[in-house]
Amino acid sequence: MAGGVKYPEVYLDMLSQPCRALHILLSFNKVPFTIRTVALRKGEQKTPEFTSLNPMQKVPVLVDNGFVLTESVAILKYLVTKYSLPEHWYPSQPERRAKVLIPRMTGSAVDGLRVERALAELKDTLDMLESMFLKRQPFLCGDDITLADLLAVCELMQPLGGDRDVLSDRPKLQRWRSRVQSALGESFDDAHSVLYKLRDNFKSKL
Ligand SMILES: N[C@@H](CCC(=O)N[C@@H](CS)C(=O)NCC(=O)O)C(=O)O
Repeated sequence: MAGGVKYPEVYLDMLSQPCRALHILLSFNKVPFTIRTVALRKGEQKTPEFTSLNPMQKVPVLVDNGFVLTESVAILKYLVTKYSLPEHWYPSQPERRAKVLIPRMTGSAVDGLRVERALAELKDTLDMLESMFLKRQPFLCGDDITLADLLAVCELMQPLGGDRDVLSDRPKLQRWRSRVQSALGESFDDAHSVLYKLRDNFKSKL
């Protein structure tokens, strides 16, 4: 593509939740892009080259024709506008738009003594998703899939790498996840294939 339009480059690790959300948004909407893998387990986010792109040393990062953007939510919103993606991802009507990123979950990794507290918080969050956001509507913000569903589903899939399904006793949320999954088709499984492999390895070692 010498001299031509360059595809947006995305720096990501498919074991990261926001990276998978970004990958799904691009692949589902058929926006051509170039993947630059940053293997977090190898500490590649700490290299001088990557640090000069993102001093916070976090993925994802987007580079679009020289424009560098960090923070997954900012990247997702930018892409919806830049590539005129379908309105439902991030509605332009202010009240509907304002609702989209409220259900975003933070879901950072937990261990040891923090597990119990984290599980209690997770329970509260899942209760809230069921009783507030999915009470009378199929997706978190209404009748159609938005960035909020994308971010939330990638967060909730994460423990699957350790063969834990946090929705196993939550039929309502399971139905939502299936709805999101079928709305996204192949791009969902594509983005999660590394996580599925991790789960299979984990199971085979039990
Ligand atoms: N607020 C940031 C968080 C990004 C983030 O925490 N990325 C993690 C992976 S999910 C990361 O790059 N971790 C590497 C590190 O902390 O060394 C965003 O949403 O983009």
